[in-house]
Amino acid sequence: MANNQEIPQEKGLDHTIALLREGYDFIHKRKDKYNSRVFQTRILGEKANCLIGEKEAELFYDNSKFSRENAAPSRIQKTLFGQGGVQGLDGDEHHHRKALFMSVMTRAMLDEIKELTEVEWNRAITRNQTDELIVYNEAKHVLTNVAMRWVGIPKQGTEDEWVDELSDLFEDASAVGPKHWKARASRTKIEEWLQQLVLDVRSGKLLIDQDRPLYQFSYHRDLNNQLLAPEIVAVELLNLLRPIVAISVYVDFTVLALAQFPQKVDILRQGDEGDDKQLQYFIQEVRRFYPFFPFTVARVRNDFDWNGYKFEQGTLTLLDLYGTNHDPDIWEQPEQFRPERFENWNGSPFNFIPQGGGEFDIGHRCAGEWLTIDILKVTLNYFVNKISFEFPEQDFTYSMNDIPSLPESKVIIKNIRKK
Ligand code: HEM
Ligand code: MYR
Repeated sequence: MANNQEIPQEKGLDHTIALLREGYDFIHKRKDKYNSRVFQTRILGEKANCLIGEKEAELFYDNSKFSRENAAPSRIQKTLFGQGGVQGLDGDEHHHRKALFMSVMTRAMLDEIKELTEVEWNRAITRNQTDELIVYNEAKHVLTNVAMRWVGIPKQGTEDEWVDELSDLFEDASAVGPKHWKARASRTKIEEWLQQLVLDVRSGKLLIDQDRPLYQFSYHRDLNNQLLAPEIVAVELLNLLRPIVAISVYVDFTVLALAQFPQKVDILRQGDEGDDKQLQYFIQEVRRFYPFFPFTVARVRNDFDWNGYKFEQGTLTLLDLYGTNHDPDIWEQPEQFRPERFENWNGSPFNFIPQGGGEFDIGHRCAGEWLTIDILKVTLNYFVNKISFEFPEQDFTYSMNDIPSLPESKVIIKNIRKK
């Protein structure tokens, strides 16, 4: 292919409204329209490349070609990510900060969070045995408790406050108007609490086990051997707490899958502990099939040519995570829910990317992916093998343009009994 070909461009001044209207379908629809896995649109008043597919994901995760500084829109930083955190770092600074996150993802720490998850579900279900229960709402309580205990946050304020404020950060991440402002206020409030805890740990006022992420993060030193500013530690602690609570979205879709695909459930009913492989395939398919994190963003580091297209320095670039997970060139019959497809999955870091792709340590792939899978496996096993319940009549539909999306009914279960 000749060099310097123009990337196909969508006509018009700005397509932010179309992106909000079409949500998870925005990029893959245009891939079909322009018959190209690379095209250019305009988002929030600037040029934006869109990429979708396996080779395109490999390109996106090439650190020599893309950077993260100033990539996420500032309104998303003020709600979802926070400012000064690992998501916006590059090079050695990123590598060093990311190592801090990966250092708390040891097998022992993951085993501990699995245990906490089962304990908290047991507590929640014991409380609710005879009632109807909204799975999403309960999951947020369960996972807020899990997150706070695992990170080492002492109780302060009410449980409801923590649940609501941590949820605001991801539920309203892409909202405009009052919900956006509420999410910003929640971030300010929790960051202030966390900053004070960091100061208390450092002054010795709060004594805390050295294994806890609160301790590890409070004493982390940067490349210049300096402790991080308490403001930054707070942002990074929120990069643990918030997404653990956000796993509630996947929990809801996991229980939805039990209702929508009952023929895929029997194979999970194997003994008290379930069959680990089958639980894993089911969870992988939930993460592939249902919409959650739509796309991720970076900027072109320096001009380069790829596959005949010219990429210009500084251009915002979106990688379609949802679309790549539904790409018919990668997945046979992508619109079918088939956990067994993961028996033969080749394990590529670029073709199955619900939580980003590439490498954990030197790339921006989600630091919490193993933790997410472990929490979901424990939860799935609990719902399938440790309790019985029924689904009352309800609305299982979910939108493709609410970001993040959730089943309308948030999934209600009734007649819950421990087995
Ligand atoms: C990054 C999704 C859970 C911590 C990311 C990225 C995505 C993602 C798409 C960005 C990848 C990229 O830009 O290349 C999700 C989803 C989750 C989840 C859908 C389900 C709830 C978690 C959990 C944790 C976590 C449980 C930690 C306990 C992080 C961190 C980053 C990240 C620290 C930044 C990594 C970096 O910039 O190097 N996640 N995540 N996430 N995630 Fe998650
Ligand atoms: C997390 O809390 O980090 C994980 C789950 C949050 C999902 C929220 C989805 C909103 C994403 C908006 C687009 C981001 C563009 C950079």
